[in-house]
Amino acid sequence: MIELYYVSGSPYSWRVMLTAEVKGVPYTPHVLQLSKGEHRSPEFLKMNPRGREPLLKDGDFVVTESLAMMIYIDRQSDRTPLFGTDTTSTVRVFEGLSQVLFDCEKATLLLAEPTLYRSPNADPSEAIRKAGEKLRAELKIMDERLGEAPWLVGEAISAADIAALPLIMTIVRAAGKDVAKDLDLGLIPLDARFPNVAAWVKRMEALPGYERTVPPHWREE
Ligand SMILES: N[C@@H](CCC(=O)N[C@@H](CS)C(=O)NCC(=O)O)C(=O)O
Repeated sequence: MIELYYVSGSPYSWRVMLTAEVKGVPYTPHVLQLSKGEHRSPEFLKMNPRGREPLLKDGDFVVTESLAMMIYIDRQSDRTPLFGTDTTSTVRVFEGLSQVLFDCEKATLLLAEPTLYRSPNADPSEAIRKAGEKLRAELKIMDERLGEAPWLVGEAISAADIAALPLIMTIVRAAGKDVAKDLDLGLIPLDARFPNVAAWVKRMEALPGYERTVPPHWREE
């Protein structure tokens, strides 16, 4: 049985859980509290000296990067291949995935850091505006792509969609925080600004098991 050590609200953890749900691969989740330093315990550091989550453990087999975990889970079942089925489709998935990981993810972190991850002690408006500008450009590209096809890499759901969804949800959440919501970032409401992305989010939310992947502390709010 796969065990998954995760942190509530981590987009990296979320994408691994969503992969398991879409593939129908069972896993046991173990939530870690960063505030209690649970990712710095000697047992955890032995498995990942960087002290980062998510972390997947299947017997003695330990995996420490979310993308690698997604591939591991994908290979556990034939249902819904997420990394392509031939050379061309695999190349397209990695092309889409690279854009998600290197462009969208970077820009999302620029917004998440001053809004969600740090208590701002100086005025973070400038950093938030800059992040908003980058994200508008990213979301425009995504919106155009999703106007032409239902999924980021064409006609079938892929790892690119699964890696992107938690980032988009993080952007929406961050843009609605007090420190950001009056800055007119042009990111939300998603259905008015980026209707194709909003429709894609609805398709993702309709995936079986999706609800189980929503960060627990988001559900409680
Ligand atoms: N490249 C890693 C990134 C993982 C990551 O940055 N996790 C953060 C939480 S969202 C973490 O563990 N932070 C705690 C720390 O770095 O001390 C992946 O894709 O799995």
